[in-house]
Amino acid sequence: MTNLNYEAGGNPVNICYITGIGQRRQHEIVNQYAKNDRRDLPPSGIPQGNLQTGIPWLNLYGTEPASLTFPRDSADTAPYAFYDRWTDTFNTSTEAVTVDATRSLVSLAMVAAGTPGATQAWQSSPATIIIPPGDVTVGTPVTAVLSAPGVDLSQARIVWESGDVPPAYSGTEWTFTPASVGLQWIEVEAALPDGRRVAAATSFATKVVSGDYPWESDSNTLALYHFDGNWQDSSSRGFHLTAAGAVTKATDNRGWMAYPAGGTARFTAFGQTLSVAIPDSLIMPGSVRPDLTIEARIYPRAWKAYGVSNGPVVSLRQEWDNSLELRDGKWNSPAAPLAAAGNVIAANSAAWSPACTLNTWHLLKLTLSSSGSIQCRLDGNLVGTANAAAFSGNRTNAWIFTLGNFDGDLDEVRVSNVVR
Ligand SMILES: [Ca+2]
Repeated sequence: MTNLNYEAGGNPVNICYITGIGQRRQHEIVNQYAKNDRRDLPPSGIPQGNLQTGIPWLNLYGTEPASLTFPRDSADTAPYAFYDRWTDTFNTSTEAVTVDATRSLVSLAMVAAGTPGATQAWQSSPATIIIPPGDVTVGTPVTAVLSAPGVDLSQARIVWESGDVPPAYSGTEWTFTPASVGLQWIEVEAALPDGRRVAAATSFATKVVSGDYPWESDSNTLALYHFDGNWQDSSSRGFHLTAAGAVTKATDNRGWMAYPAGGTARFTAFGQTLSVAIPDSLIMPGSVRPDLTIEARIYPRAWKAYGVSNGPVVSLRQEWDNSLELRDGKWNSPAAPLAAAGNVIAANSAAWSPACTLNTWHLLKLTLSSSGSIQCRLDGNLVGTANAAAFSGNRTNAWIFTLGNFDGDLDEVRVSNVVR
């Protein structure tokens, strides 16, 4: 039993050497699942080696962490005792291999089988997390409640975690402050004193602090898309979009809006697009380079063109020399889109990439003026500008308006025949 207590925290560093129990818990372990899942905390119940010579060499920091301990773990005189060494980091010398984990499980099961708890009836209970309805404003505290009917949680140790909010102990209620816009996850695990556990997970949506409003169609609107349950053009012109691939209608990520409502267009892969043909007569009837504005609410999760193919993300294009577009490239470096008109790039992917953080809403505005200025703006900030080359006046084929070829959501897309 002393050995078990040692593993559970009764040791010189007061750390529990089994994940998911105890008051001071290991966050980083050598475990492929834990390295790749969405949580900060590892799965519960994995044993850790309790002997380590010191802080290991780490790929990012090298020997620097080890040099921060005093006295040095490798000191010839008066180092810390061997049993006083511990770090919460990826340390292969503490990795529990399958044999270790199995032996731990078998020995613990044998001990547990000799306790009164072995004959205790246990009916599991469905647990749920209750979050106030509606979109939560980022930066504003919200309280989640764990509900597990029939289970006495008054003595339970309860751990909560959500998206970019670090895990925390709390009671059956947890007040936390979301920092990211979009669909968020939240999980809770309650450990009862006798070892039983209940766990729950759910999701909720967040919105920006100062939301915006949908546009109204006006005389300069060539096309307007709200994506509120359909791919219809809300201008009077009827340029309804056609989907290719599994583009879906989503209603769980509308946080750019002051009053989230309606829907968005959700893309997950290269090759998923919405598109429509717009006659040349409406865009560039003569040989004069047109005035154009393309605006879009864009929520990128990942760029998908790299190593796959070149492809338009938000694009109005007649030919290689007549276009205004955000397009992604097979070998763009960094792997992100660029903004261009015709064959002139206004913002390359090196300019675009740092300006466009993933997993939040941005307002994209691409403009082309008849005088030749191309501008790419994100959230009102200029990302890049250039002077357009001459457009070809000889072409009469339709321009193709295309959206997609990335992993992310689009909402409120407007094409106009003026510079807005
Ligand atoms: Ca919408």
